[in-house]
Amino acid sequence: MSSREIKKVLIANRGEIACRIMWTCKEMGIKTVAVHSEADRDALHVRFADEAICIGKPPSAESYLNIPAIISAAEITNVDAIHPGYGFLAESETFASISEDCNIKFIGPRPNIIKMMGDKVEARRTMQAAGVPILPGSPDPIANTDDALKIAKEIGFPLIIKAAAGGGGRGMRIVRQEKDLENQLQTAQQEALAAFKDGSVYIERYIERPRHIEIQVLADEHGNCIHLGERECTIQRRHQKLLEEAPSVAISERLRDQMGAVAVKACQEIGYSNAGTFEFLLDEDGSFYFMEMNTRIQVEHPVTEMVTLADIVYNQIRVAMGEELKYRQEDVQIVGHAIECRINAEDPEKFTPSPGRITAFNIPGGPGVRVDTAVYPDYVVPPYYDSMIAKLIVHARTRETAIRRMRRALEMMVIEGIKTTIPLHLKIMDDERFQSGNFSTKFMEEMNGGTQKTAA
Ligand code: MV4
Repeated sequence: MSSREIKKVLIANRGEIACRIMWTCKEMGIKTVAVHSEADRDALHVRFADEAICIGKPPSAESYLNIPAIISAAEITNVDAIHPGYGFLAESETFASISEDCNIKFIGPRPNIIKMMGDKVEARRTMQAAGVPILPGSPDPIANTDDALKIAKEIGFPLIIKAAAGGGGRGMRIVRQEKDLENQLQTAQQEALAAFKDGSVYIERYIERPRHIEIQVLADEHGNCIHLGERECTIQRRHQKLLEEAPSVAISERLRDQMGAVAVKACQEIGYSNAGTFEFLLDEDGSFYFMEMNTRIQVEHPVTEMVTLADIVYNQIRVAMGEELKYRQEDVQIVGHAIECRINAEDPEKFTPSPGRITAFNIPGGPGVRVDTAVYPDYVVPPYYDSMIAKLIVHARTRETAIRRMRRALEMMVIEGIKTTIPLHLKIMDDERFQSGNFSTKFMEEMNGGTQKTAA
């Protein structure tokens, strides 16, 4: 039952994810249109595409975030749909609704769903109503200190103050004692206002040593929904994920079924369509709590693709055409173990960007190795965008073999001319705590006995 054909797609993105989307479009016989900034004339996504249009100056605000320029490019090239990738305009309700108003299918959920999930207070409320466990906290944004004190009395300390318009860890404040509450509340509100032009904050009980576990869902526009299991995303630094795995050592088959069922039911209740991700905090006692929902394809989607053999982009495009999902939950099987290392053009010690010319470049191969990248020998990494230049993904029968495979793949991945996070990933592969799987969000601070300094 196909209600609309998609023969040509504009990819409103750059870098590895733009190339990744084009891989699937080519396999599906769909024509591709790249958009690019003046800094990206030599970018791989431009060369791969059937057509390419320059949409503005190097800074993102004047190109990859320029809605009129992108919509014009889509109109000129007469595309049927836009794939937003991740970052940039992927979670912009405005961009999604303008696309649809121009009769261009936005490959993602409906604009009102994007908007709702962008407001973390509303997302929490909606998820609770849909039967998803949430942490005890404030049902509405905090009005004043008295309001905060009242919530604190109910849930106790420590607690965490988060920005309603936030996400990804920006503008969070942990409060351990009542005497700090007033001060921290004001700081959080000011930070939220400065960062998001919205000072609304909310309060939750704080979990000291959680794991970050997320569930990948796929939903069509006919009410069918499945989940593709979990991703383990606990290992982060400064709220930037460093590496991800599927499955998680912390998730039993029973817990996976339970978390997956909760996510699928919630999608069906809110009328979610396309690919999506439920982020959960997993407590040490095995309880899980909703954190946020991402309404886009994610950076770490390949680990799920490796262990399920699903092509998530293919499924996104199919459901955007109005087709029904091909698979039922019983058809989804998790096979083996996958790990993804994010390779950033960064000084691994200082975590500062390291743009510049790549003088030597070798991609590892062999069984169970996948590299998602848009760089090539002699490519110049521009300073304007995200520093992630490649994702190295391995798949093996067991976690132990996957770690061995990742180590050798990292050793054989050669990137010269700029600094990268490859040495840091080698250190993680050799870490006993990582190998045992016994880690929390404090892993990077604790690695090497806490020599790795990090903020908050
Ligand atoms: C929390 C938390 C503990 N308790 N919320 C960080 C990212 C943002 N999405 C939410 N984050 C956290 N929220 C409660 N109630 C701990 C974190 C957190 C974290 C979460 C996942 C991965 C890494 C993290 C690092 C520090 C803090």
